[in-house]
Amino acid sequence: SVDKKWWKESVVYQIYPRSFMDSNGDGIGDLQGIISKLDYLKTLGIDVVWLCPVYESPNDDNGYDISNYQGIMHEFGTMTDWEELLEGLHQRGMKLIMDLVVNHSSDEHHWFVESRKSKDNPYRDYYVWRPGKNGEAPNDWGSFFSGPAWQYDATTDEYYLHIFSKKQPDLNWENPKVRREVYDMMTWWLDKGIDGFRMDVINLISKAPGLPSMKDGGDGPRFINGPRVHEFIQEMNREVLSKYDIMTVGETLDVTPEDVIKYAGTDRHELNMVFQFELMGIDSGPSGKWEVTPWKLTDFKKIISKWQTSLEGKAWNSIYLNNHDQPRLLSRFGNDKEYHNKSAKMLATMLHTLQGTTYIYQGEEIGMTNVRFDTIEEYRDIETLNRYQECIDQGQEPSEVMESIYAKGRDNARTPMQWTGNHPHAGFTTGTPWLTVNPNYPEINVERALADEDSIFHYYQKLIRLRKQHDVIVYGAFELLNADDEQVFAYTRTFGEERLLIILNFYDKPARFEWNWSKVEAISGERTAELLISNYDIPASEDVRQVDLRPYEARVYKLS
Ligand code: TEU
Ligand code: CA
Repeated sequence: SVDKKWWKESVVYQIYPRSFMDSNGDGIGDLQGIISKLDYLKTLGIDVVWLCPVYESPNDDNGYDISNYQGIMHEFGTMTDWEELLEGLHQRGMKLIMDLVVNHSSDEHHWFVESRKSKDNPYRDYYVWRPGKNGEAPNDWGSFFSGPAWQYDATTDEYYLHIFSKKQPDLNWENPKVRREVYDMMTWWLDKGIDGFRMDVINLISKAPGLPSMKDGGDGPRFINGPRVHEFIQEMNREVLSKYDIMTVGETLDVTPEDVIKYAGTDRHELNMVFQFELMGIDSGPSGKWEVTPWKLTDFKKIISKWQTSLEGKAWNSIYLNNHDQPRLLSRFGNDKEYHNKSAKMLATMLHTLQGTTYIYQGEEIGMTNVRFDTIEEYRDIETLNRYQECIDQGQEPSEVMESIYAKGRDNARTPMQWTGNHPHAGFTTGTPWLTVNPNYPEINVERALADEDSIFHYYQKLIRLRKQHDVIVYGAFELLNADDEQVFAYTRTFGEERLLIILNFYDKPARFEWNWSKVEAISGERTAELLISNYDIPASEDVRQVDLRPYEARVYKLS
């Protein structure tokens, strides 16, 4: 009775175009660069590409500040290039989902250029304008990129709301004209043949009426999961999404499973799935992401089990361990030094054997790592640069601030893709890259990974193939086996008569896992365990009931 869908069975590959491949030597990745790597993506075996924004943009936030939703950023190429990309993907049996950034636009979008001209401009209400209060901002909301969420504009002596940078004014979703514009624009892209959308901060589009201050009761920021958000998304679904066979994934900050069942519940007519961020917060302190905090495997497992079990049969998970805003998974949850290969494969084993659609972020499949540039001058990300300045202004030690940037800064994920080991800049560009390439590229690169049978790349390839062969990998229900174990993560996935047993050692020390054999008998009288994949060689004779794991060892058994 399971509800089978292509987007549940898919593996998605996220491309950050600026950093993927530069075709013309200007140091900036582009559409022709991506086109030149389509066979690489096909070889990996992925089904869907999620393309981060490629629209016209002044690039205050690398394309997340859009000045024309229906034009291509000149640095990336032309609409003809984009059409060639779509066709190239479709020809190879892959799909394309586009980033939809409609909580805000760029301040250089013509809507905003008009909006700021006068209080009676027809576009005034496309954005959120308010008079100041006693010479100060209308309320106490802060921006994600440091400082207040309000910018004073002298032309009309009012402030506009920007939850992100001041060049990213928030669109006013209360205005039906704004919603109409967005739906028409989405329809225009869908009619060009795309296969869906990833929706940037989609749970921020409805703001609490009256824009109440953070101090005035309420729980948490008053622009997350706002009162009309489901009404808006249902309207979008009715007007646009429901008319196409597409996939949709919303980026949602600060959500509980109950919230997600609303955004992505089977009968809700909203989205197919969302990205939630609970695991991404596991190594943060009370003051937020920059407060780097040690994490425990028991907490890690608790978060995963919670999402796996609470959405079962009700909504669908997105499984990811990093993206363009997060540190590299291997540096964060694995061991990017002594156990680079083994720990990357261990984490990959988990990524591909949880219930949900799998997302791979570019470079993850070759084990790209975080980077440590010597000085702040080498960094480009607006969040990182603003945060650095704020800390220095408050008197913090530069070296201390740099440590948190090394751990959490977004440029960790944005250093250029490492294609080759013996060309300057890893073969990403023949010019000067917009962001310095990670100096470890002579060891970590695609060329080397493709030539090595034992590479992380080939392990990802194998995991993706297994997904196509075993329904249980996609649809099986999750059960955690060892909540209290601080070193091993073990779980089963069950789908009808099929059951998988997954055993993962998360550390560089050996560990023993003792398996309760009665769980197998519950399915059938047989007692066989077939090894589907592992990151070590395992003697066929080994007894699965008592497993001795080497550092970062991962095993997937099929039980019957
Ligand atoms: O991210 C939303 C978001 O909340 C992140 O900015 C997050 O706060 C931060 O990266 C981690 O602390 C989306 C996009 O993914 C991001 O790249 C954009 O900068 C942001 O929206 C604004 O569009
Ligand atoms: Ca280029």
